Parts: sequence; C-alpha cells; structure tokens
Amino acid sequence: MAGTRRGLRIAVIGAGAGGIAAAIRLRERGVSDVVIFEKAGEPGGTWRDNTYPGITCDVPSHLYRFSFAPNPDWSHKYSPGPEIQAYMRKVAADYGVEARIRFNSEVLSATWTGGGWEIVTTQGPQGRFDAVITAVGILHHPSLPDIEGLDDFAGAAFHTARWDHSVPLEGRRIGVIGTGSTAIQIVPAIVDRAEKVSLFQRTAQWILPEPNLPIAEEKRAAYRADPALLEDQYAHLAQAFNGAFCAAVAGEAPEVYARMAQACRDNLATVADPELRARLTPDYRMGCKRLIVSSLFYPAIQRPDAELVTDPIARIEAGGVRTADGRLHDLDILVLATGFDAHHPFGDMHITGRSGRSLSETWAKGNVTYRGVTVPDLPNWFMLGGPNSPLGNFSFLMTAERQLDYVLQLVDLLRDGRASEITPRPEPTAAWTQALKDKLAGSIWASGCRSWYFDAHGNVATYPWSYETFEAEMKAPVLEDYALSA
Ligand code: N01
Repeated sequence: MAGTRRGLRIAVIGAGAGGIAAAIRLRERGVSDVVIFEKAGEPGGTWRDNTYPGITCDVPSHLYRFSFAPNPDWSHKYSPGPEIQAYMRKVAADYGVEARIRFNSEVLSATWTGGGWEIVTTQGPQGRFDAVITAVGILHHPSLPDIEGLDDFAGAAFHTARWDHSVPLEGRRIGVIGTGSTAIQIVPAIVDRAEKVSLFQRTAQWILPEPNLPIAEEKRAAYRADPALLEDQYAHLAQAFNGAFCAAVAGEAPEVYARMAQACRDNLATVADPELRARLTPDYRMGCKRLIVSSLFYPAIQRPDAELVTDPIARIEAGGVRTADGRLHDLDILVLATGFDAHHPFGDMHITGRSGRSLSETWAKGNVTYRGVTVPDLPNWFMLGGPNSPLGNFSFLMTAERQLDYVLQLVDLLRDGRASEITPRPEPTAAWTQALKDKLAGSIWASGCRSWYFDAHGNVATYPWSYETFEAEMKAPVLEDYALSA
C-alpha cells in the first residue's frame, strides 16, 4: 500500500525520559511538527519529582542512558538523582527538545474526532494531532495511605515524591512509613541528621547488597577518550542486568536466581540481633516484590538512633503514630514512602476513542493493551511505559527506546501515507492479554506477596517474559495484528 508522504503533527504527553527520546527520534525520522505537553514547569519526570534524601537510581548509570547520548561522566555506578536530572535537562537542551515543550500544560482530555486527536490542556484547546505518543511515566501518581488520622498529624507530613525541603531534618524525630526502594534509600541518608528514625514496616523486603562505588576520574577520562570502551561497559551491564538478573526473576535463569537469593540471605545474615533479623525476614520468595538494592540499609537500621517498628499502625495522631500495641511513637516529621498508583497511568485525563467510549470506562476492570504499546479503539495512540511494559529492575530508558523503535515503524506508515489510522485488532489483543495472564499465573510475581505490580482486580502492571523476548517483540510490529485504514 503506497501513498503520498504527508506532514504529521504529533503530540507527545510528558517531558520525562520517554517524551525527550520521542521528540529526538521523531525528528531523526523527518517528523518535526511535534509538541510536548508537560504538566510541570521543567522536564525530567521522575527525576524532577523525586528529590528525597539518598535518591539514586538502582539501575547502573551506564545502562540508564539514551543510546544517542552516552555519558562518560557518571560519578557513581548508581548515580544520584540530581545528576540524572541534570543529564535529562542537558539532553533536552542539546537536542533542541526544550523549545518543543509546552510547560505547565497538563493534558485534560484527548478526543478522537475526524481522523485526529483533539487535545485540551490546562492552557485551553491545543488543536488536532495526527497521532499521540504518551510518555506519562509509570510511577508518578503518589499513593497516600488510607490510615485513620493522617490529617491530624501536627508536624510536617509529605509523600516522598513531594519532599518538603523547607523542613529541617536535623535533630528531629522522623517516622517513615513503607519499606519499598524509596524508603530503603531514605533511611540511611537521614539517620545521621535526625535525632531518631522510626521505620514503620508492614512487609519485610529482600535486599541485594551492592556497594555504590564512585567512578574514578581516570576511568571517566578513558570513557571520554574511547567511546568504544563506554559501549563495552553498556553491553556488559545489559547482559548482567537484562540477560541474567531480570531473566532470573522472570524464571528463565534458575542458577542465577539461586545465587541472587543466596546473596540476599547472606546480606540479611549480617544483621547481628536475631530478633531484629527475624523481623526483617520476608515470608515470600525473592523477586516477588521488586527487588531492593542496597548495602546501606541494614547498617542504618541497626543503629541505636533507628528503630524498626513492625507492630501494625493503628492510627495517626497529632503527636505521632499509634501502633496496635497501644504505643505512641512521638514524631516531628512523617514521611509517606507509600509508593505510587501504577494502574491509572493517565490519572484524570479524559481519553475518548473512536467508539465514543472513554478509556477509563474501557479499562474499569483492568488495563488492556496490545503489547503494552497500543490500545484497541484508540487510533494512532502509542504508549511508552504503558501498562505491561517491562518494569522490575530494568533501565526504563532502554525500555522506552525499544518501544520507540516499534512505534516509529507505525509512525512511518502514517508519514508515508500507507495508513491514516492504526489500531490494534481486538482478537490479537485478546490473545496477547490471555498469553500474559497465563504466563503470569506461574510467575514469581504471583507467588504470594502484595506488591504494586497488581491492581485491585489481580491484573499485573509488568511484563512477564524475559527482556530478550521483549526486544524481539519490539523489533517490528506484526502488521496483520493491526487494522490499518487508508
Ligand atoms: O513504593 P513501594 P516505593 N500502611 O510501592 C507501604 C521505583 N523506585 O516508592 O509492602 C503501611 O515499593 C508498603 O507496604 P507493603 C521502583 O520501581 C525506583 O518505595 O505493601 N505501609 C510498602 O512497603 C519501586 O518499586 C528507584 O506491605 C504501607 C511501601 O509502603 C517503585 O518506585 C528508587 C501502607 C510502598 O512501597 C515504588 O517504590 C525508588 C499503609 N497503609 C523507587 N501503604 C530506583 O532507584 C503502603 N505501605 C530506580
């Protein structure tokens, strides 16, 4: 089906890692009429929003980079959040992306009408676009705990993604609710500054020890001088992380899994007090929840000025947190490290497809996608980091680029006039969804723990196959699975 090449107008939603990569790679492809709608006043997504003490990315930095912008200058194996945010900003500036971003423009609605998407933001109607690429992030709607009395707390209380830096931590009694990756990074970073840190744990975690070593200046100079060295390091990490670590969690490398599980058990064994060690021991298999990486947490929680609280929280009062044993834990600051809602990626955005039905209605009992990238009834709607993207301990930048490889091939069909509307057909979508559920049923994520991977209906947010399978799927769209209208 050949056609006439046409100019496309594309809306990208979100100026985080996915949105930045989309704008750059669309331009390489000859599509330059691109508008990025960003709800906030600066780009960066996760790395703009999360500024809590101790923030690092627990994916190695040399894997956490855009393929087109290798960075020889990372300071650490796992670099701190501000450095990653500076990298995002630099890439956006170097590639002229910032000029395409409409800041403070939260998308309120996207409606398919007359062969295009009508977009309305908080700044008003934005006109019609031939296609939409969403890059809204997976973990950006904070989950606040449903605990009685939360509003009664007299001190400062904030979610980790809304850290209030005006509140001094020095000499304060700080409570942290939650034991996910975020809390495990925060506790060691604040324990020196606080008078006392009380960590409220509902579920213990498996923690893989991994020292965060600085990258010596000589090494960085060598990377600068020889880009091939940097590429070797990337390939090595991609194999170690995606080919081994994540394959192990996906059930495809049992020997690696056994080694990792042993490393977690050995790490736990470093906790000297048997009673504390027992309370820190998970009752589920390693990898069921997203694996935590830290060499700092166990030393921090064993300090005399830190306390692990495992009695359930009964309620929050003006003076602190009251646990079920009747004890009031007196606090000046309460940090809610209670995670994110990963199941409503578009939040309150009103999305209306070709049928006139809203996406929130269609997805009321769970998000249904075709290969995590497209959605029946939403023509020319392409998602980066959409439901059922690989999550776990992967590099999201890598994932977004593989998804872009796929999306751009569909965009080519629009650009070259070979299709004007691209929508996944319902049958292949149902088949993929069923395969996902079947694979998931025997997976580690469904092996008996509570995690943010699952929604209230038991649907999973992640991708249950290996990264290799994901990369193979993203290489080229199976066009028979799509309805392409000329
Ligand atoms: O959130 P989480 P997170 N009462 O959902 C507890 C990414 N990330 O912000 O386990 C008491 O993991 C809840 O308890 P339980 C990464 O993908 C990446 O830490 O459900 N407790 C849990 O302990 C990560 O997985 C980096 O029993 C309550 C905690 O809050 C994801 O973000 C760094 C509660 C929430 O843990 C989310 O991590 C940081 C209640 N009512 C984060 N409600 C990198 O370095 C919830 N909890 C890449």
